[in-house]
Amino acid sequence: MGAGPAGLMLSHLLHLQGIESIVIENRSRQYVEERVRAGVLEQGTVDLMVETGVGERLKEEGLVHYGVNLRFGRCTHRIDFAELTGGKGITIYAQHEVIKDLNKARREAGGQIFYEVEDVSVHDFADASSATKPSIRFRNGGEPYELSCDFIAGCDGFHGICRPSVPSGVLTLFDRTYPFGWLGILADAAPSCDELIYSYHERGFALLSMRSPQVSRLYLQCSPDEDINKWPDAKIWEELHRRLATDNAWKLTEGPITQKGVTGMRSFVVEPMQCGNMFLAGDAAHIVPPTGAKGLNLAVADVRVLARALEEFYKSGRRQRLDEYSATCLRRVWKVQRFSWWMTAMLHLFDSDNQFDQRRQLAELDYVTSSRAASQSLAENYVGLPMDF
Ligand code: RFL
Ligand code: PHB
Repeated sequence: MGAGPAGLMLSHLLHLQGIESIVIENRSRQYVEERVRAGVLEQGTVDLMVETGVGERLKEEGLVHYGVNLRFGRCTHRIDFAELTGGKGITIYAQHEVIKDLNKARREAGGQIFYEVEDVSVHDFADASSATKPSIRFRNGGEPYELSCDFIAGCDGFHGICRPSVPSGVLTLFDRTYPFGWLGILADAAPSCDELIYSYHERGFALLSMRSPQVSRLYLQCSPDEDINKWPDAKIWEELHRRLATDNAWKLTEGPITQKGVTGMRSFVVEPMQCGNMFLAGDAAHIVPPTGAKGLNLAVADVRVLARALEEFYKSGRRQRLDEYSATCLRRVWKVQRFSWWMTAMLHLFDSDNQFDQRRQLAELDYVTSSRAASQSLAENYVGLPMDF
């Protein structure tokens, strides 16, 4: 369920093992291929795409970075990933490009994806020992459909229907909200730096990222319910200039803003990530604040585990890896939650009156950028922890 990164990657991985799947999506193909979201791929995500034959465009068009910059007190400090992690890096490649590549691979392999489905519901999945198979009902082009299947993968994002369909009492939710959001823009402007800049500032956090040598992606910390209409382009640039200012000759390049929006921030985990023959993956099971750039990568990590468990089941009939799916994923999920929370807590302004917190944050940034142990910890998490399953 869901043609986001989790659903499409799972379908692709299953196909490579000769396992049949059908993807069901309530939006149009154009919508999912154009939806602007994440942009940072961990080394493990890149390696998986390349190894499974969907990495050609990524290799050509992705921007490989071997470090990021932390900016505070008007000075810039680089964290050198390559040196601290034995040569690892990250790749800047937009999430919707990943979606296009996976969609293309699925179509060329004859994979079935139903777009713009309506009235989706899931049935008979909760008891894995039942003789009745799980089913999915939906409408497509006005016609009712019922799919009978062995398993349902709930890859339908945070607002999907799979997680809420689990009988009450089975799942425990853990969550945390933050008193701010991000205002994000895309601009036709050459990135003002070769690598990302995470900036701590007394007016609030700012981030400089990019999509290509011609397109910048920039973010400003804002209130969680910020009205984007109160942010004309000139005001956005003015605020970015202030929060990214340095004491040297560095300059922020401006350009026409082509897209803008506000994203809320939350940390969320559901346990377990499975119920009978339904398995939750990606944002359906967990949300991280974007400061660690992990959402998409964590979704891909889940479906790797699920694809392997299903492969074992179809090859040998053993359910062991399926039974352990949630526990295997959650080990990584909680480490990534910790890292995303930590980056968020270190870089954002929580309470402009709390001078103690601000001094503590500056001390933390000073420590992270001056201690090799602390820089290495940031680097190994940012490039992606190893897949230890
Ligand atoms: P997705 O990408 O949300 O895909 C779920 C898919 O399921 C569909 N769906 C349904 N289909 C059928 N029936 C239903 N009833 C359905 N309900 C929903 C949806 O239309 C969708 O196509 O989840 P997935 O695959 O788990 O992938 C996760 C990532 O997309 C997500 O973690 C990241 O994009 C998070 N995220 C960001 N992560 C970053 O690392 N860096 C970022 O800059 C960043 N920006 C963002 C983001 C998420 C955003 N959302 C969710 C509001 C910006 C935004 C706006
Ligand atoms: C992005 O390029 O959209 C991006 C980069 C780093 C983040 C979040 C988003 O931490």
